[in-house]
Amino acid sequence: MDGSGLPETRSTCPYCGVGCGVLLRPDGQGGLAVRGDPDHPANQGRLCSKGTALGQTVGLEQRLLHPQINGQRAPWDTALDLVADKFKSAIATHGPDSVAFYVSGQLLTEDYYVANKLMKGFIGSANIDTNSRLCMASTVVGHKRAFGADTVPGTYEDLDTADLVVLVGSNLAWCHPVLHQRLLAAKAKRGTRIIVVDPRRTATCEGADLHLPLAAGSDVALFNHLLAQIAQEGRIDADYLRHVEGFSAALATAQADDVAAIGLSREQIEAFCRLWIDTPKVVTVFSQGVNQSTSGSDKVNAILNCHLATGRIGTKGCGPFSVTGQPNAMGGREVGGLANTLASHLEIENADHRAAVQDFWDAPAMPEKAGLKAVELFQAVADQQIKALWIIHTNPAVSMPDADAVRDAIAQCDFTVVSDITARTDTAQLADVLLPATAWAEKSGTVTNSDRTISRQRAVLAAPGEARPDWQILCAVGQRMGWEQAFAYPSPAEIFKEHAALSGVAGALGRDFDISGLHELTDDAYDALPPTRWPVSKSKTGGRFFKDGGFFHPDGKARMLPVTARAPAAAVTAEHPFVLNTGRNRDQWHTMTRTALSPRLSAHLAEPYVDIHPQDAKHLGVSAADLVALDNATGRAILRARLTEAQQPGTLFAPIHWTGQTAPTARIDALVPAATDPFSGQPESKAAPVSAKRFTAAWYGFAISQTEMTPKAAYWAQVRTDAGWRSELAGRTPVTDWEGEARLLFGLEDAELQMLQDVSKGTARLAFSENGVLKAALFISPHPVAVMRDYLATLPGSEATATLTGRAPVGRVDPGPTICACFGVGLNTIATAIENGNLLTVEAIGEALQAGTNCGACRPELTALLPQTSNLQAAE
Ligand SMILES: Nc1nc2c(c(=O)[nH]1)N[C@H]1C(S)=C(S)[C@@H](COP(=O)(O)OP(=O)(O)OC[C@H]3O[C@@H](n4cnc5c(=O)[nH]c(N)nc54)[C@H](O)[C@@H]3O)O[C@H]1N2
Ligand SMILES: Nc1nc2c(c(=O)[nH]1)N[C@H]1C(S)=C(S)[C@@H](COP(=O)(O)OP(=O)(O)OC[C@H]3O[C@@H](n4cnc5c(=O)[nH]c(N)nc54)[C@H](O)[C@@H]3O)O[C@H]1N2
Ligand code: SF4
Ligand SMILES: [Mo]
Repeated sequence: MDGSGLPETRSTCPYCGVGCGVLLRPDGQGGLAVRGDPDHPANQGRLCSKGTALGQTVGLEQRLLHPQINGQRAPWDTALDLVADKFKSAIATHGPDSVAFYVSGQLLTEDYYVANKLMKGFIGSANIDTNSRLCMASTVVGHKRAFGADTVPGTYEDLDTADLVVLVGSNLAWCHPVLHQRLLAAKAKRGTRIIVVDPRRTATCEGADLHLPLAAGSDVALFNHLLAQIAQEGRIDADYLRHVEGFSAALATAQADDVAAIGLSREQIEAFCRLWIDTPKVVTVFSQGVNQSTSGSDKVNAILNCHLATGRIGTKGCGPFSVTGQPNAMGGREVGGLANTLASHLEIENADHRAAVQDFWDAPAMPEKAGLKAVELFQAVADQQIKALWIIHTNPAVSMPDADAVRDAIAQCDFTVVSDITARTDTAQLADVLLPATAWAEKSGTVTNSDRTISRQRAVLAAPGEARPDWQILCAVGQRMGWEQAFAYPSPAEIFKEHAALSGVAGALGRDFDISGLHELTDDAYDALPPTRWPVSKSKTGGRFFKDGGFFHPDGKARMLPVTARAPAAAVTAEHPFVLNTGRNRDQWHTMTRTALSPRLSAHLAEPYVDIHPQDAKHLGVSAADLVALDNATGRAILRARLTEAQQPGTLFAPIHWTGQTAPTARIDALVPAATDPFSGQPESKAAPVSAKRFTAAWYGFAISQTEMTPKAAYWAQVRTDAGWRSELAGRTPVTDWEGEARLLFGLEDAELQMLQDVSKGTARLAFSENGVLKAALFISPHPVAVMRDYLATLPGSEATATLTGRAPVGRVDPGPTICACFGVGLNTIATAIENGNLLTVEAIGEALQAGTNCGACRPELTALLPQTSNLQAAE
């Protein structure tokens, strides 16, 4: 309860793997107030901009409310019967490996557990893979090779107590903002040093002591050099090596590796080694810059090697730390949701493990070998080996490498089922059967965050329409396929208890994942389950792993691996001279189906863009705000250019968020070739060779509308504003009838038009109103930059227009692009306040404008706006 007298329910944020606790208070009208849970160990009350805006994303306007067959509404029974029949008949005719599930690290543990049980224990195939293949698979391989199990040794407290934190391929400030704030708080308190290892300069660098812009993919060489240096300086922990095999071979290989490949100066490398070697309490955090690489698994082992050789693992403030991306990436690994794992961290190819699970499930059929990993799986779909495919809680037509080919493969698959909360995704639009799932805040279960803490998500809103929880949909199909008893769960609590009991079987077999202490929870105790870090068993509870060895290889020892740096699979050529790196924006989540519902979140970076070094832009004849076309053999994209020295010459960066629904030419994975790590099968999402050219358009447009637009231009991107929608547009073909175009765009057949066209200049301004109320407006110019500037200059100065555009009317200062999403404070407002108020610190900006005082995710951007006093030793 809080002051308002309405009850609040504890739950967990559905976005990143930090796993922040939230307190939810429904307003009784379908709305939701959200605040950080002060008692949750992950966030202690803090939330980032995405968590803070959750209340803006629970509306129903884009929700899928009923099952559909071939786009037509159908009753649940008909849809479920059809799914069960199609899967059964494919299996009967072509065998169990002719069907596949492609699921998600955003599923709740209970959903994930039944999906995996259905495929691996009952259908008898291992063809269940997950978007975690694109996300954590290399870490899983690295952990298993080194530790004998997929164990994250440390905890979040280690970030509070480390003296040095090295962030490798992690834009923590944008992707794990609350953890980043926690790290910056530790820095303020105890002077923690921070090093960022990332080819581009990110917001995370603002709080760092050292930024190492290494060459793409060269992390193995960097950590090999560190290992060699550790040995040379006699800083190996000989005592800890009792617990480790493979030291000599790993060291010899490391010593032979090519330092030049790193692309950093000797001074930079020396500074890195000095800090790492001389700081005993060091945490090396790693994320997608490590995982999403054809040498991802080796990158992970190169990092683990350094921690093992120095015994810097499993003690306070020490250790390698893989931060997980999705809210339940860890839970998915625990239930064995990857095609090459079983359940409870057991191994599919180990006969004892298989027998134990088969026995526990009383399962009719168990696969003896790994199933198809995501990239192989969609290739098998394309080759028509997969006859029935079920995609749950993920959007592979956008997020898989070679995305256009994946989209085409799904489109021609004999039978595709998609479970989603909306029909408006590139993948859902390809489904034969579309099943409506309940969304976050409507469903119940558990998730596990980056530091092994299991937290409850709790339902506080009624399921809309006919939506059902994912576990229930999966169980209904399992039962219709003939396994009545095995899928007769009355509640998520029962599934969780079974999962916990199975983990006890795994624990008895010597595995790390053991939560058997939770297998007898009453329903009430499950409902009330506080955040709990595993393991939870009679002998072990929730601390760190490996302080005194105790690894999960049969001999109880860890392995150091000999690894050698390899360049990314595809090299740049004269034809494709740029390396395209891809990643995330601060305020959008993946394919935007939820975050784009929030006008506040959509105000930050409202268009797809490509970051280019100014020198490269000059050679290409590209100016800021021009459109740029990127091409390679895999596909093409058109994006807005941003000129920035954050990029190294020869490299480009583009966000992953845009889709056929929001900006069809910005589906960035259309350009990412499907090259994978040989051990993990994880795709190389961060190093695609591309060509870049200025995209010349006949016209550029900017449009606002109270209702959603249906743009057809060669380039367009559409986002929300507080009072409607806004689009950027560009076209190749000259248009003469702007009125006709605009009426189609806005769907306004009869609205009154005011139009000003200058054919000689190629400009046009159109405003549509009904009963004196502005409904929509379009501004056209032959020049990209002119669109916005001229548009703003000609706006009628009314409040209504200001709200519709999300911009200030003439005569009032334009707040500029939103920097602080929590309080809606714009760049210009902040810059003016800094100048007029002589503000020198982020705290001073906070006092003046509130900006940066809630989630803190914009603090790096605020720092960057301050007069340059930063202590960053940049790469220059
Ligand atoms: N705002 C927001 N937060 C998110 C998400 C989101 O969609 N939006 N998604 C969540 C998910 S699922 C994930 S997996 C995480 C991802 O979190 P992060 O891994 O932090 O995010 P990315 O932007 O994918 O990539 C991180 C950095 O890797 C760098 N990089 C590229 N190549 C290399 C290389 O060869 N070596 C090194 N050292 N670095 C390289 C990129 O320049 C980039 O800055 O974020 C989670 N949090
Ligand atoms: N080039 C490039 N590609 C990448 C990456 C990259 O860095 N670069 N990152 C990769 C990574 S790390 C990841 S994790 C993936 C993410 O990629 P995806 O998983 O494809 O992206 P999401 O938008 O999270 O997709 C989740 C889908 O689930 C739906 N959904 C939401 N709630 C529910 C629910 O409760 N039930 C069901 N059934 N559906 C629901 C959403 O509407 C949405 O359609 O992208 C990968 N692709
Ligand atoms: S850091 Fe932000 S997105 Fe991640 S769990 Fe916390 S509130 Fe959610
Ligand atoms: Mo991810």
